[in-house]
Amino acid sequence: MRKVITYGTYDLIHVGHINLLKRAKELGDYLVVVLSSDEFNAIKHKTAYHSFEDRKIILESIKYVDEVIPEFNWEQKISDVIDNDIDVFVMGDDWKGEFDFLKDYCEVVYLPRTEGISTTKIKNDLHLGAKVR
Ligand code: C2G
Repeated sequence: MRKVITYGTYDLIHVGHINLLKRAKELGDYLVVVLSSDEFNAIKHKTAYHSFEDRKIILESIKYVDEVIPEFNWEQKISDVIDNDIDVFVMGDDWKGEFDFLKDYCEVVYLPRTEGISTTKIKNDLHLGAKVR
């Protein structure tokens, strides 16, 4: 079984996230998503609208996702890859090059981001009273 892993906050789930998860799953048979804890988000200077528990429930309902585990720090990726017998590490290409150190442990793939959508854009548009369809 070819196992794939990816990381993220996955707040306010949108098509950019779904496109990433879909393509990541297509690279193997089993997809592990390592989901940023609320505490780690603070380290990333990110605030999520949904709690870790709710973001986990939402991710687990997505058909491409097989397992969701917590991300507590920047340092856990090598042990995550080893402990979960991972074959492929996948991230959007806004991270291109940042995780190449994992090439000693698994394949590393950076996928093109989906243009025109982001959690930040959603928050800004709603704040500015964007016309909600
Ligand atoms: N993404 C994408 N297209 C978008 C928005 C996001 O392909 N329009 C991808 C990102 O590249 C990432 C994943 O969706 O691979 C999750 O995005 P975030 O939740 O923003 O993840 P991030 O905060 O970058 O967390 O240790 C790594 C970090 O946890 C990554």
